[in-house]
Amino acid sequence: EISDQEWQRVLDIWGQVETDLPTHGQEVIIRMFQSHPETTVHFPKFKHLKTLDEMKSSEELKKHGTTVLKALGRILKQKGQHEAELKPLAQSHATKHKIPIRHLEFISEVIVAFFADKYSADFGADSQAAMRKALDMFRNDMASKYKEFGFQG
Ligand code: CLN
Repeated sequence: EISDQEWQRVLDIWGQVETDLPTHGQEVIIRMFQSHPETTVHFPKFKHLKTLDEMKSSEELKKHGTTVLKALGRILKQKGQHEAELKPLAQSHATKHKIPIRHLEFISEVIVAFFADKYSADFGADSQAAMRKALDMFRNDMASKYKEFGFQG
């Protein structure tokens, strides 16, 4: 139920994001930590980062942001046929990191809001709606997989 045109909008904006994954990834993680501090509890490795400046200067955080966006990009490019990419991710987030699905909703909101801020000219209402649909689909499919792994999320 996501049209070709909608996928095109998603992948167009992703093309811009990919020009600098580390900077975009860092911003997504920092915005998420700041708007939803409860997400930080899953990251013992970032516990020492107290201030915004500390977060901004952490190479480790930047690296993690890059990893997350790289994985998300791989998924989006499958245009819904993402079973193979999703499965290991659902497995680790359900059974190892134990991330509630609600937190995937937080990061989705952050991603849309951040791109809307940064790319106001190229990420208008239609593109935002398309990205929301793609992220909703990702999250729903993650939720189904979570259940297969026995995690209610
Ligand atoms: Fe995540 C690790 C992709 C959302 C918490 N996450 C990883 C890895 C990804 C990845 C690839 C490394 C391999 C692995 O463990 O598996 N995460 C994603 C993608 C999204 C995502 C794609 C959604 C767009 N992740 C989340 C959150 C959640 C979280 C919902 C908390 C807030 S955002 N992710 C983790 C944690 C790790 C991880 C705790 C392990 C980090 C570490 O200690 O190295």
